[in-house]
Amino acid sequence: MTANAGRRIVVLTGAGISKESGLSTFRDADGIWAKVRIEDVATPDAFARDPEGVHRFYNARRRRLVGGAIQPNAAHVALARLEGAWPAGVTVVTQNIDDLHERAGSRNLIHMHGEILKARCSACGVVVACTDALGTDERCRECGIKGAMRPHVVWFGEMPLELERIDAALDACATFVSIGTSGNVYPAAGFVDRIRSRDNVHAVELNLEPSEGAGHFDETVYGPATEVVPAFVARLLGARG
Ligand code: BV8
Repeated sequence: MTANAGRRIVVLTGAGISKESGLSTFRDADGIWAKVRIEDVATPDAFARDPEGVHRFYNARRRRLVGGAIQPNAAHVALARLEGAWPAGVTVVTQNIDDLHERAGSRNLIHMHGEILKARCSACGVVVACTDALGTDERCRECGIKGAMRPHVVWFGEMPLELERIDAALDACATFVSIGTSGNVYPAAGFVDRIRSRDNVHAVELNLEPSEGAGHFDETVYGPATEVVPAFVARLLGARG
C-alpha cells in the first residue's frame, strides 16, 4: 500500500501499544481483567458502591505510570515521527489512559477513554491534573465539595470523549490504522466499519495477533508493536507519492 502524502491518516491505539513499555493489557492471559472484574472497578455502579476500592485500582495504575520505570516505546515514537513528517495530517485516537503518546511527541491526540493523570469533580465537572492518589476525602479545589473527585476516565456504560471530533477525523481520512487493540470494546471497535463504508480508504491492522475485527481490514501485519509499527511508518514515509 502506498498511501500518498495527500491523504489524512487516523490511527486507533489500544493497550497493546503500551505493553512493551511495561503496562498491562486488559484481555491477555496476564491482563487486568484476569485479576479484577470490570463490574468491580470500571463502571459508575462500582464507583457508587465502593469508591475507595475503585480509587485503589486507579491509584495503583497511576503510581506505576508516574514512577519513572514506564517510558514510551519505539511504536509510540514512530507514530510521533509519522505525525511530524506527514503533511496531510495524522490523528491518533487512543483508548489508552496513559500519557505515553504525549511523552513520545504526538500532538494531534484524542484520549477517547480519558486520562489517568487527570481527575474530574462529579459535582462541578472541573478537570484537573492528578499525579497523586485520589480518595473519598479529597476536596474539589474548584467547588470545595468533598468526596466528588473521580479519575477522569470513561467507564463502561459512559459516553466516550470527543466522539464528534473522532467521527470527523474518520470521515476525512484515507488510511485507518488500528494498533494494539483486541477490537472488543465499542464504539472504538466499530471505527473500521465506519470508514469502510467509503471508497478509496485503506484499513490496516498492526497487532500481536488477529483482533476480533481482523477480517474488516485490507492489510494486516502481526508482531510486537515495537517491530511492526516502526517498519510500517518507515514504509509509509519511504513510499510517499
Ligand atoms: C458506551 C477506561 C454509549 C478506563 C475502558 C455497541 C456500541 C456502543 C457500546 C457498546 C456496544 N456494545 C457493547 C457496548 C458497551 C461497552 C462495550 O463495548 N462493552 C464490551 C465489553 C462488549 N462500551 C461502553 O460502555 C463504552 N461506552 O458504549 O457509551 C455509547 C453508545 C453508542 C455510541 C457511543 C457511545 C465505553 C467503553 C470504555 C470503557 N473504558 N477503559 C480504564 O482503562 O480503566 S475500556 C478498556 O478497554 C480500555 O480503554 C482499553 O483500551 C479498551 C479496549 O481494550 P484494548 O485496548 O483493545 O486492550 P485488550 O487487552 O482488549 O487488547 C490488547 C490487544 O493488544 C490484544 O489484541 C493483544 O493481542 C495486543 N497486544 C498485546 N501485546 C502486544 C499487542 N499488540 C502489539 N504489540 C504487543 N506487544
